[in-house]
Amino acid sequence: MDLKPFIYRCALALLIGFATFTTINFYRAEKPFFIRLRQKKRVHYKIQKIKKHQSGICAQLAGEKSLLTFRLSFQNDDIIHVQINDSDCTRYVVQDVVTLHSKILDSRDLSMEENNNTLYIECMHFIITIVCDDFEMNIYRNGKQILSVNSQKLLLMEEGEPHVGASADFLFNAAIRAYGLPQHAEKLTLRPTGNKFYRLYNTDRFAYSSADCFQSLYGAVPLVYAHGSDQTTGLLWLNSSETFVGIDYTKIGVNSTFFSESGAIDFYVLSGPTFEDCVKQNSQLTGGVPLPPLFALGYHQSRFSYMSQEDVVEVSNEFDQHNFPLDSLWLDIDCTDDKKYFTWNPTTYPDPTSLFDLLNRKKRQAVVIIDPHIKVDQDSALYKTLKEEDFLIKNSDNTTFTAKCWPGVSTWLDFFNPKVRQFYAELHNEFLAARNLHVWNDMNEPALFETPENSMPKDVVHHGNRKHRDVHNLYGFYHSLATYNGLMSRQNLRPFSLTRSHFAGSQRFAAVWTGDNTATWQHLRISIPMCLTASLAGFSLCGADVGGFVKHPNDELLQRWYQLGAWLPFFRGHSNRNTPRREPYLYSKEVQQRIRRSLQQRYRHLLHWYTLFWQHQMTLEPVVRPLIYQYPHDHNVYDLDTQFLVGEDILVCPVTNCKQEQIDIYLPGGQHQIWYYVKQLGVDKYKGVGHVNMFVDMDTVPVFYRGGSIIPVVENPVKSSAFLQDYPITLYIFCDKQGNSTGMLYCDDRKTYNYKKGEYIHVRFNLTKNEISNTQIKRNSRYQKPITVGSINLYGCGLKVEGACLKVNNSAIENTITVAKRNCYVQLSDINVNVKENFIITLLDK
Ligand code: NBV
Repeated sequence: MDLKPFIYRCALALLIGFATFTTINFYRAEKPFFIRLRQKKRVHYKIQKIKKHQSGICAQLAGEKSLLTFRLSFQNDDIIHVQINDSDCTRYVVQDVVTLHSKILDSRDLSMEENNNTLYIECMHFIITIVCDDFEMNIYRNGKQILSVNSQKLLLMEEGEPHVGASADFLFNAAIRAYGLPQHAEKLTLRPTGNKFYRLYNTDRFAYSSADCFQSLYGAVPLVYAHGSDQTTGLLWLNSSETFVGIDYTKIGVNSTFFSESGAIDFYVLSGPTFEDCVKQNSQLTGGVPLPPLFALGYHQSRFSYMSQEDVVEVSNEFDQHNFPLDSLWLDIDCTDDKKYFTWNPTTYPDPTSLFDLLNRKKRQAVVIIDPHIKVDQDSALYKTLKEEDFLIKNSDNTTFTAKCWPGVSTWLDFFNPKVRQFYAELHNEFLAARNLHVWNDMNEPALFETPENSMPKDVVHHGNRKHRDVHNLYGFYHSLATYNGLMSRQNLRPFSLTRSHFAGSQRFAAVWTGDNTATWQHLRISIPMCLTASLAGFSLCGADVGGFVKHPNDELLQRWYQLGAWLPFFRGHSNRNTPRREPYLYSKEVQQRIRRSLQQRYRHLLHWYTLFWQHQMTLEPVVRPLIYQYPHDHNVYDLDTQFLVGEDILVCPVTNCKQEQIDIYLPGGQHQIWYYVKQLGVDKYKGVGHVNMFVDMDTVPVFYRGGSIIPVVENPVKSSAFLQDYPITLYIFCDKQGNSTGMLYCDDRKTYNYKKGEYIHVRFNLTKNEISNTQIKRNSRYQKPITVGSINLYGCGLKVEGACLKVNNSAIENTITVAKRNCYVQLSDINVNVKENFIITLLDK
């Protein structure tokens, strides 16, 4: 029998089968949504049925198949809000992030006119034009065009299941730089994205690469600032699904494109006009960082994990014995009973209460980790309640979602349910009985084991039948909100917590850090722009694990890291479990001495840090700032992120390279500005200079004080921040060219809300001509504890000071002040005046 025809037929059938299979699969294969969105045919949206509402206008946007709702509101005099949803508004709109209500307009405040296919809206200092038959929106502020929406025609709301992507493009007219989009391992300035985009998708990225600037990390803040020589404009794209952002620098401005996997198009335009205005407008929208308890600004010592409570006590004692200041010790997952949060390991942490008592006696705090996963354990009362109450995340078939995590098979709290948040907040009541115990929320991207990217599947279901896809980036936000509420229930104690995952607005509830960085010079360097970008986005309380979490730093790197860490807002040493221990007292005398100096440097300035956080709460100015924030017209600082400002008066230029011997520093402010470099012996005064080259050794930490500033310092070494109040302050006065200076001090009881009852001191110190005086910003202060100025160090004062006399509340006081001429400064000591009294010190020239 001839088998050939049969074989041919079989082969042909197989071939056709294979071809069909691959073709079908190719077409069926789910393309990443942003590739799909970018390839989509453009839709020409028509705006129609325009009406006024109490805060702006609303209309219909007619797409290819369906009608969309369009709503434009004025949030306040500077912020415009636009929301586009489907006709029955079913797409997810992010809740609870924006705390500012839209402005109620008088009907005469807004005028609207249609002419030649264009709609003209005039309101306050804005003119907005909208092209009606092919939607394009242009925003003018005081006659200047600041933003075009949809000039590239990328506005799109995908229609029909299963695809519900949303995208839009924004042209920031005349801008030449873009900043923002935390969290990425990125420089301060955003780069042109070409074909790779910045991804915003909260992800647990252990030992992330410091070189991959586009990969998503633990936090997502969809916020861009575009800066030009006379206008800065910001844009907050309020969408919590996976989002890709493109940046393109063109001749006419910066183009930015947002592609989100689902949800509504919802954005806020921050109209500036200055950089400072934009940053504050963002915080007006999503909130500022509340004044932290003072200890939060001190030094924190952490380790994955301190394996027993004796271990913790020993670390605390060693810090004392070696004269290292320390405010808190951190308890990582091994302190729990079998990774069940809100419990203690019965063998290794048998008596946590006595541990917290002991730390309390040392005026120290503890911070305990609480992750959002819950061990599946039929014997656990907590697990059983969560299950019964239906408080856990579900699969799409309504069963409880489980996956592996630290405790083994786990479930996840559904923080999107307000009842879960309430229940969870209450869990803290008993657990946090010790008032010196605070919370650290980790793994809340949320992170799990054995799934792609350690991420939760996008089709799991939250409260209200919400797909995880829509809300992913908000999970950590709601976790820290619930924690914050838990901490708030402690009578009259300001909360402190740290969160790894974050979204716009999380700064109201918790501090953030840069996650599992590595002990490398690159990671040391990148932590600066990462914290500066966070700070510009409203996260003033940000830091990076000192020394690097993963791997072990050599001595040089560790010392440099402490020298930098002492100048970033959140200052914590932390390390991974399989690395050698690295508490500072374990090092050689020489290394210890340098680390000690860095820690002491932090505590000397702690009241200044505290004052800056008070100012942040009052004025929404960021605490640490890139130079562009303070000098927006100086092109030399547009991309400068190797140095930064603490407030406006301290310029920090850390040494961040291995075996570095010289450093190039840029001193801003132009020819009239003076910067002072205070050395261990003496001071260098730099006048009106730009670039300066400085030789550095291992002891050099280039920090400059601005001429014109007054910085309060506590010189006495302390064991923790609570001891600072026992010592007098020294005013460091740095004169400007005219011999004047000014500075502030804020003080309260460091931890409660009694400041709301007027129990605080807020004073301004001034030096004018030959008089040093203070002005009470807070009058009739009810703060009782005396805070005294013990001495004053006067730098750059042109007078030959021979003596000084003191007047308190207008009466002359018998002169006790000693005047001494030190190396390059004049020291006034034995002053001892309470800052609550009004004093004038007159400097007596010859
Ligand atoms: O809880 C353990 C660690 C923690 O120490 C670290 O700071 C977090 O970023 N955590 C991540 C879990 C995984 C570490 C490998």
